[in-house]
Amino acid sequence: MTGVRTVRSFCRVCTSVCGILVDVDGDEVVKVRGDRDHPLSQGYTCPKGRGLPGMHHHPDRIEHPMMKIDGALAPSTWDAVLGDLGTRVREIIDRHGPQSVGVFFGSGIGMDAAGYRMAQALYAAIGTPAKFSPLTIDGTAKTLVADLVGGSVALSGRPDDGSASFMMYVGSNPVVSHGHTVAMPNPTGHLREVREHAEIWVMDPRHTETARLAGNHIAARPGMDFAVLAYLVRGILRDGADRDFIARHTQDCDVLAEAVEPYTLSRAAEVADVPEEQLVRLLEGVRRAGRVAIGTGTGVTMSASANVTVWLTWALMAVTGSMNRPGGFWFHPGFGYRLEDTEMPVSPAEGSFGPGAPSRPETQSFLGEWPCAVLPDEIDAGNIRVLLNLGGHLVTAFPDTERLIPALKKLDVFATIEIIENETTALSTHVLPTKDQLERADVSLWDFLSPRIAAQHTPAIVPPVGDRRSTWWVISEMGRRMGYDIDPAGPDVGDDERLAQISSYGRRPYDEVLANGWAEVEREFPAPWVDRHIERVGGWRLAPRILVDQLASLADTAPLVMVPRRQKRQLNSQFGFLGEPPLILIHPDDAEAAGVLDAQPVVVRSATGQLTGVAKADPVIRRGAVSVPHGHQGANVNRLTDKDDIDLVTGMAHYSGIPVTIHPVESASKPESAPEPR
Ligand SMILES: Nc1nc2c(c(=O)[nH]1)N[C@H]1C(S)=C(S)[C@@H](COP(=O)(O)OP(=O)(O)OC[C@H]3O[C@@H](n4cnc5c(=O)[nH]c(N)nc54)[C@H](O)[C@@H]3O)O[C@H]1N2
Ligand SMILES: Nc1nc2c(c(=O)[nH]1)N[C@H]1C(S)=C(S)[C@@H](COP(=O)(O)OP(=O)(O)OC[C@H]3O[C@@H](n4cnc5c(=O)[nH]c(N)nc54)[C@H](O)[C@@H]3O)O[C@H]1N2
Ligand code: SF4
Ligand SMILES: [Mo]
Repeated sequence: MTGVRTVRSFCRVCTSVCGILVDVDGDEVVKVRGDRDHPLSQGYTCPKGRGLPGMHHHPDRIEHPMMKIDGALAPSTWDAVLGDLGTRVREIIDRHGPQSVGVFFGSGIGMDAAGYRMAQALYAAIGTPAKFSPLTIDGTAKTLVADLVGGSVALSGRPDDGSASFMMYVGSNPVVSHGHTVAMPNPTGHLREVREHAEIWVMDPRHTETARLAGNHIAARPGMDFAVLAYLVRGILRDGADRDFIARHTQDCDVLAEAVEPYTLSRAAEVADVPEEQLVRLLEGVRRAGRVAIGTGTGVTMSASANVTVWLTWALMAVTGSMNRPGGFWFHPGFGYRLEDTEMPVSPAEGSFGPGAPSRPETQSFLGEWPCAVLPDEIDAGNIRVLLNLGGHLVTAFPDTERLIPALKKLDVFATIEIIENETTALSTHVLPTKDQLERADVSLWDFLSPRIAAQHTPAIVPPVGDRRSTWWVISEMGRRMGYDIDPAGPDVGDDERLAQISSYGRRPYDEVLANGWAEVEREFPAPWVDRHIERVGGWRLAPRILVDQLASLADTAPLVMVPRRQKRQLNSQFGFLGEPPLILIHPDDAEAAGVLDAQPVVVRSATGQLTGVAKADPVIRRGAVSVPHGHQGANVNRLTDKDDIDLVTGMAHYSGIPVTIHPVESASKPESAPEPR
């Protein structure tokens, strides 16, 4: 090949931010491969990162701004589209107030540092309470527990797997996902190293890729993991607790002990439906190790027992003296945030909640956000008339597709920032194409999810196609035309200058990051800032009232429930072109009982709706669980979920543990024991 040049960059498909080398021939992105010299990923990439050329050259990529004229989207100029959008939004705000505008911070701008910062500025300028983000469709439980138990939502905890002797993953499959809220480049290589010094357990209804590597697997009934953890906390409090740590660094241990008291060996085994010997072996492992390191994922945070389960993992780590201690759990100070130099405020023991959406009086806001699940009702009630969708694929991401789509159609203005056409852009009134990740200079934004305390920078690799512009520019211009001056630097500043302005969160200058592409600081561990903060809290709050009450009120699950899973060649709704099929995983006994055959079409039905996929009858999944992958437009799992089925504390949509029935396609129209579709 002639004329091929190679540019060093980092992948922003997921928060692992692996180092990549991008081969470019003119405007064509030929190939993406791993960068062996990269400090985090050392040459590792996954199929999604290597799929970036396909994303850039996608046949449905959006090159021109569009707006709906006579019901059809038509390409137009930036001036016309932004002008129309700005004028209409301004009029609506003048008539109905700022609360008539909803803003969704989607994953598509989550890894666009300058765009994300500008979006925050626009949202603040509008002054609407209707803020939505993946928080309430992904994992509120972790933040809630950080707030209630640790006294700050800023506590971003992660297993100290580098020195752990006992590791447990609950409802997370890092070998495929690369971690939930804890990025893990090269997960297989990493876990092989961890296995050298740690006993690793995976709790998952499915014998996952991670479970295979770990060697120890416990398949509790979906949503019943809490019983296993309660049993472990109870057992450790009887024998094996770090009494000194409990006395000096925690509070309310007696209330915790009382809350877990019912979870005897036989009760826990029954509730979780696991063999008693397995629980005994697990408890022995924890006792032997002394300290434990536990990671959780969406299998936990999407279930009805999310808050309680995450809480009990923290409680187990606290009573074993593992919090902020080697071999236990550490807290990321952030590279830019630099929490080690700040005195974090102590959050109230009763949580950080505010008023919820008016159309859904049972809800509250959590961290200033409304649950994504309330969006259809807010639109139907005429409260939200404008939706600014900043990089989200709502049709596949939000619960209750059947209710969501008609609501979205009622919006006066539905503006979507996107790079590739999909079912959500088709519903939009304005479509605003921004630079994809290979077209923009960037810095890593979610540095507190990284295994290191580091940040990096990449230049743009190819010029933007068509009329695509920087996200920050589009949002800034949107704001200006709505009458908000959110961008004092003006539209003529280059991307790199813009990054220099916004990248440091105001605490640590990014000069070195911008100059060298990478900067890192040493981890101090145990971290004095965490101990100082916990001292101000009065010790880890082991038994928050809200969580004790939720534990006492958890209901049993249905005999057959849907559970979520990520797939190797998809990132949520993205990379469909890599051809990952939406296989529905069922235990062969459940399949047989329903007359469903392996490799044949299967209908999965809930009280809300149904979808059709291809069955994979396989004993890798336990009985009573049906695993449906997320992110497919055809077999859209959110046809099964319910906007009214949410966690009433945090507003998190329930995406795991949904009661379902399964049917072979030919008999799907005359089910015998299915719940009635509404
Ligand atoms: N039932 C169920 N629902 C779920 C889940 C589940 O497991 N089950 N998972 C949930 C989770 S964890 C999450 S995080 C959410 C995710 O929900 P979303 O935030 O909606 O995420 P994606 O589906 O990844 O959609 C991101 C969009 O951004 C676009 N995009 C990609 N790169 C860029 C870019 O550089 N610029 C711009 N402007 N756009 C870009 C993509 O084309 C894509 O359409 O879905 C949630 N919904
Ligand atoms: N390849 C790929 N990587 C991704 C994504 C992707 O779509 N594809 N999405 C990214 C995003 S947005 C996120 S939020 C993260 C999520 O990262 P993870 O949380 O690690 O997501 P999964 O890989 O689906 O692992 C969740 C596991 O929970 C199990 N599970 C389901 N219900 C239960 C339950 O009730 N109890 C227990 N114990 N387990 C349960 C499922 O079987 C599954 O194996 O992944 C990120 N990385
Ligand atoms: S794990 Fe894959 S998608 Fe995530 S940053 Fe690395 S190469 Fe990109
Ligand atoms: Mo997510």
